[in-house]
Amino acid sequence: MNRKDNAMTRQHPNSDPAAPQPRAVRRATERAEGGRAPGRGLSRPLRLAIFGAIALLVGGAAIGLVVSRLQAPGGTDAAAFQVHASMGGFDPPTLSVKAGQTVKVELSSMDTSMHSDGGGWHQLAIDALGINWKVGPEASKVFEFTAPATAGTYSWYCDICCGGKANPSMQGKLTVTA
Ligand SMILES: [Cu+2]
Repeated sequence: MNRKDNAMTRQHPNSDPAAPQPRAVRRATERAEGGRAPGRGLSRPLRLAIFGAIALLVGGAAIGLVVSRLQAPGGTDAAAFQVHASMGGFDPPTLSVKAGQTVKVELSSMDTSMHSDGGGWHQLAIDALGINWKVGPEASKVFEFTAPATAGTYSWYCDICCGGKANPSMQGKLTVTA
């Protein structure tokens, strides 16, 4: 106990901080306690615990924001084949699926809208399967189809950019295995 507390005890031996006090006494009490701010009744460990809890809440919310941003539009569909299309071609240029399988493909255009040839749009078309997927500049789109029941090889192409269908780099191959 420090000297201030001793003085207080002597002045108000039975004082209960919660009980209503006469104005003069209250002022004296505030003076004796150095007019400390709210929370003065809390012990130091308790104040530390509250501070820690608030820090955890705020920190947790911040981490939650970062995670949700990472998963936002730029994120990829983990269950889908990833195919990136650019002026350089398709990456990868081949896909292999099982006959009859339901297949998800996330097609992404790596090009910006600044491209004068196609404006950053790309296509993945397989005429024999009625597939004609298109994706805009710097965008991704998930497509789904059911692979044919019989094994075979199907060519795909992009007819939007750089010479279209005839451009050998804008071609790919889907292999269906039994
Ligand atoms: Cu293209």
